Order: sequence, then C-alpha cells, then structure tokens
Amino acid sequence: MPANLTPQYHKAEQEYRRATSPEEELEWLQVMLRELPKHKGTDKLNAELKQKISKAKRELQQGRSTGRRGGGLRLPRQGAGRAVLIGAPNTGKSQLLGSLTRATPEIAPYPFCTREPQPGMMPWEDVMVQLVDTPPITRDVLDPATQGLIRGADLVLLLVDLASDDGIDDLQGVLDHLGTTRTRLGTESYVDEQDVGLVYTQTFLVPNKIDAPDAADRLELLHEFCPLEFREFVISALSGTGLETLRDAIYRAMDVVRVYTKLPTQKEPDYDRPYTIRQGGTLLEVAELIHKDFVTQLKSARVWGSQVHDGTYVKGDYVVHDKDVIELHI
Ligand SMILES: Nc1nc2c(ncn2[C@@H]2O[C@H](COP(=O)(O)OP(=O)(O)OP(=O)(O)O)[C@@H](O)[C@H]2O)c(=O)[nH]1
Ligand SMILES: [Mg+2]
Repeated sequence: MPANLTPQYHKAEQEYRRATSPEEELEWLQVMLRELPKHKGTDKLNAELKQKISKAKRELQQGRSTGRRGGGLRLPRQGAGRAVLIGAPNTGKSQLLGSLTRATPEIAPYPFCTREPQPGMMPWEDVMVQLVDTPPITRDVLDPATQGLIRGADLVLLLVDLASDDGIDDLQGVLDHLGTTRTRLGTESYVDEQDVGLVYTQTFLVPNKIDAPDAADRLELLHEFCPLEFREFVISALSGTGLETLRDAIYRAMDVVRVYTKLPTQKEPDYDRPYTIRQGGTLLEVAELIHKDFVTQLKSARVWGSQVHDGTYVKGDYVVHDKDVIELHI
C-alpha cells in the first residue's frame, strides 16, 4: 500500500536530514510523526519513527549526563548548503577543497593524509556553499563522522583517482562499504519510505586527475566496468580542468533561491548579503531566517522581482523567486 506522504512530511524529513544537533533531530522526528498519514500503509514507518524518537531521546539524555554530544563532531552548517567530498585514499579530495575554497587542507602524495573532516566555503556569484573534506573510505575503513556528514549533506561528491590503476577497484571498495551501512548514495536525496533509517543522498561522480598520463583510458574502463547512474563531472583538481562546470553544478544542486532584503526606510536593498532558501520556500520562511520574531510580528511585505510588479504587497505564503527583493513590515 502506498504511504501517500504529504509535502509537510517531506519538508520535515528534509529538515531532519539537515539537522546539526541531536535536539534538532528529535524535533524534526516528532514533526515527521505528527505529519505521517496514519493508515495501514504507514504502520511500519510509524513504528520506526517512534523507535527513532525514543533512541534520539535516550541519546540526548546520555549526551547531557556525560557532557558528550551524541554522534561526535558536529560542524555548523553555513552558506546556501553543504556538499561533502568523499572517496578512496589519495583521490584528491583535499586538493579539490583547496581549489574550490580558500581552505588550506593538507594535501599529500600518500594515502590517509586527512584524519578529520574539514570545511571550506566555495563562492558562487554572491553566495557561498559549504564544502567538507573527509578522511578516506576503503573496504575496511569508514569513519562514523563521515557517515553522519553524508547523511546530512545536500550533495555528495564521490571522487575517483584516474591517475592510478587501482582507482576503479578503490571506488568499488567505497561503494561496497557504504552498501553495508544505512547511508547510501543516490541520484537524488530521499529517506526510504518504509524505513526512515535508510537515507539516500544525491551524489555526483567526480573522476579526478584527468591531466595524468593514461587518465582518459582509465575513464573509459571506469564506464565499462563500473557504470554508475550518478551525474558525472570529470576534473583535474590540480590544473583546474572542469572545475567551473563543477562549481556551477554544486550550487545548482543546493536547489535554493536568493532573496535580498530592503528596509522600508531605505531606497536600495542590501545586495551584499542575500538570504538563501530552498526552491518553493515562502516569504514567511525567509522572515524566519532574518529573525525568529518576524514570523509572528509580520504585518505585510512588498516584493520587487521578476515574477511580480515592483513593490507588490504580498502575504507570508508568497513563494519567493531567485533575486527577489523583499521589504518586511512589522
Ligand atoms: N595529477 C594530479 N594530481 C592530483 C590531482 N588532484 C590531487 N592530486 C595529487 O594526488 C595526491 C593526493 O591528493 P589529496 O588531495 O591529498 O588526496 P585525498 O583524497 O585528500 O587523500 P586522503 O586524505 O589520504 O584521503 C597529491 O599528491 C595531489 O597533489 C589532479 O587533479 N591531478
Ligand atoms: Mg585528504
């Protein structure tokens, strides 16, 4: 029987995936349970959600009593969204972080160089996307923190080493290892409808080091022996080939729009600091980003943008478009 999940449920699920603290996770699990249509087709999901909620509560309590945060290290989310760089050792994850952001990770010609996740901010036009470099994954090694980062990411970049004859086998090792966990890579992001613990994150395949000798031949072998459905971006993180196309695709995968704000007393909007909100988001959601109190205090709002006449008065449920300028009246 189909679960017929509502848009509200899917929104809560998306927020759950993005939660950066155990408190937030619990909060969104509770919303998911509340929004879950109750019928035979959702019995299993209902039970799973309840189980997850008790587990989250337990973890929260334990975390509090021992002073430890459940799940270990948590990086705060910043910018328009988060893409996580994963792959086998030596594939060039740290080099890619260094090339797309101003971060200065350690890059080395030997494997297992990176030990801890490291963030950096990637500029795209007037916004930033957070990239996170991670320790390598092999058939034997997968850091739990990396797994958590994959689950919570908006996008995964799965790197492959085209400079090594072991590149394809190493990639297979990464895929096999993830296949034994409940953290999976997909062509899009979703939580399994029957099993909320099984989380798929949208993934791009990124064959790297196309500048290396014989790299083009290895790319052909990759397509022949390890065909994957992910969108593919062939790059050289070192020389820069393909990086601007990848940068663009990363931003677009965040699926957000930019909104600029203007004070009623000022003529010009603040073009320096756009707010980003997922496609389909409403004015009320933008207001909430600006200040939590705005949601309850908002009296009216005006919008300048491509989809409305300049200065149109709108309500909180107005769906914002990219580059809208909004003026909030409280
Ligand atoms: N030729 C070439 N070499 C590259 C490229 N990208 C990275 N490298 C080299 O590959 C080696 C590994 O790069 P890293 O960025 O440290 O690889 P990593 O995936 O972070 O490695 P771990 O942290 O050990 O998992 C370094 O010697 C880099 O200089 C590239 O596009 N072309
Ligand atoms: Mg590294």
